[in-house]
Amino acid sequence: MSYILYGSPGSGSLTVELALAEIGAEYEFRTVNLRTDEQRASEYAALNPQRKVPALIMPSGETLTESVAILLTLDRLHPDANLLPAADSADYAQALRWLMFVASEIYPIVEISDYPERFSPDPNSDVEPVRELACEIWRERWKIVEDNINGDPYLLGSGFCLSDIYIAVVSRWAQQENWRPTHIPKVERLSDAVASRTACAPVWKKNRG
Ligand SMILES: N[C@@H](CCC(=O)N[C@@H](CS)C(=O)NCC(=O)O)C(=O)O
Repeated sequence: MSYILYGSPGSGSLTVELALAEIGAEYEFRTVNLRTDEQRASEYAALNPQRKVPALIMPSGETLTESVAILLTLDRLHPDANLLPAADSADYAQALRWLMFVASEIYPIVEISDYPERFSPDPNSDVEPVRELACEIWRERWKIVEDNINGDPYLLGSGFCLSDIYIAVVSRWAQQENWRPTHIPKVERLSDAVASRTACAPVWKKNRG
């Protein structure tokens, strides 16, 4: 049995899909339509009680959620894909550092910008200021990533790793197309480089056009 990935094009499931492409693993993609709130349905909640994508069914039949947990598990199961630097290297620690920074300090902000009504005591009030504040915090945190990209075009001098996939996918959210190129040009270059990798390019194109 191959992997089964539950996701939505361009969403956090793309981080997993790109990693599977780099590994060269077979997988079936099952779309969860976020526009119609399919992730909220009880059928999907049985897979991910937090009602979010991605969810990955492993060849063993086990279900995994949380994008970083999935990515680190894929790295462990497929060491030949070199998704992370050697575990005893300084770059390994830096890769985890920035993977976790984006996952814990930036990714959650997109829920506020996409669903500001969830973060307002009165969901019927004007939630636009909530969304705007989320985008402001988003931009500030991406500048921190920008200032810590030490490789060219990738995060680390030692080359491509999972953290690049994560940065590439998450940085393209929150409708910041006009702001990104001038304010976080290294992040932009890194993302373009991930998008044009041999293994990633077809998956990126399918998800993001
Ligand atoms: N911590 C989770 C976050 C997952 C997440 O926020 N997924 C978004 C799509 S990128 C989602 O499913 N949103 C739908 C919703 O919040 O209702 C992870 O890393 O997998």
